[in-house]
Amino acid sequence: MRKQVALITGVTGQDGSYLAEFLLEKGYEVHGIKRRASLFNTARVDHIYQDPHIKDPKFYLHYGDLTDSSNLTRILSETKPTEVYNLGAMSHVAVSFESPEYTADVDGIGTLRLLESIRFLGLEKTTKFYQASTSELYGLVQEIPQRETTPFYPRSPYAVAKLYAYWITVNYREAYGMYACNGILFNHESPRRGETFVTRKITRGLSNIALGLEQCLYMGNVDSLRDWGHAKDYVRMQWMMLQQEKPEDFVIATGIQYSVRQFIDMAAQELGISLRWEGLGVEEKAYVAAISGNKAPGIQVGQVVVAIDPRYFRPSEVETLLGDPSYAKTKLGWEPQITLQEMIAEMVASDLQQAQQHALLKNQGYDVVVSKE
Ligand code: NDP
Ligand code: GDR
Repeated sequence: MRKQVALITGVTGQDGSYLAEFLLEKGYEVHGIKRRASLFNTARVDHIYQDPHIKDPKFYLHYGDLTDSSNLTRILSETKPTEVYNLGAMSHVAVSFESPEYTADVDGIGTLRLLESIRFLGLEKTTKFYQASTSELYGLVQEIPQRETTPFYPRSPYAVAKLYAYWITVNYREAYGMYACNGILFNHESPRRGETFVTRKITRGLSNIALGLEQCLYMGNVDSLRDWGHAKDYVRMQWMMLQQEKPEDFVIATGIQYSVRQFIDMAAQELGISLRWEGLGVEEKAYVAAISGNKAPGIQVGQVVVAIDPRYFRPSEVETLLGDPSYAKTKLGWEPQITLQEMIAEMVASDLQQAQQHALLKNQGYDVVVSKE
């Protein structure tokens, strides 16, 4: 049998790191593209890093960028992957309003660059291609729940760029017979989630507040509704999509929806904090109503721990997303295994541990600065 070789763009990101772990466990040789940065940016994959001096390493990192065609072509030509997972992207919806042109270049044209390099090298019949598509394509929702046939209505430069990537992937499948498919993934989170996405901002912020390292969490639209799953469950599905006879596009979701406000309440409960919400719109605040256990020694009953800051509202919002994963369930036998409650417990435990380390240093008289945005 031919050696299984995967190339992952975005390997240093949340999904890339879980997918690399998953594929290494399956016996793949895994290549990942990392960007040059002025600081180390490989924290999420350091634990699977293999010294290139050892005999027969299975995990390789290459410098590269989705804006650089010749670089992508060279890496593809050197590694000749059997599977390419295009997870690299400027993935923050709010930031895409600030950097729309860059987002289009990386998320939209970057996908074309990869597909075209595969074709240029004559790999289109031997290399399978996975595109990280998104529930953001549904944007201003036309049908509830959203499934593979629901019309798209993107609401941000990020989503519009991803719409191009979605269709160019379909086009290369139809035009050149490539095994190329889109996973239309709804939000998925984990302790490795970037700190400025809403779930991690909440679990990290509340953990810091619980230990007195921060005072208050400033939020945007807390009425926004999302279908949140766990990244580990979702990367398994990315691989499954490339193991079928025929390439197809799939919605991956849990089919359960919560508001940002409910997520805040659940994360607070995990820390033994009960919240009381008061006010409306930008006047809205959440106070500590009661504290149980000893996970939150740094706060008091009555303290305002959540307030609304209009800075975090988006020029156009995606108010509600709820996926229907039945096709993935029927066709691939995929079901998410980790519940939202379990995921929140895992995220809070991890962020609380980090906060405890910071608090310990602070109590010993060291300067501790907690990064915020
Ligand atoms: P992350 O933001 O955690 O990771 C994005 C990755 O892309 C990072 O490795 C980043 O590198 C890399 N990257 C950014 N810009 C470039 C570039 N110009 N060239 C090459 N690589 C680049 O995202 P996730 O892991 O959460 O998501 C993975 C993919 O799935 C993304 O495409 C995202 O848009 C999509 N998606 C995510 C969902 C989610 O809920 N997580 C849902 C649906 C789709 P660096 O580490 O240097 O910043
Ligand atoms: P999203 O994720 O935009 O859905 O994109 P994010 O976690 O950023 O926002 C989810 C919802 O929460 C609301 N919100 C806030 N969001 C952030 N980041 N910060 C806040 O303070 C805040 N307050 C309220 C947002 O307005 C939004 O409604 C993610 C990314 O991973 C994309 O790459 C991916 O394609 C989609 O999920 C599916």
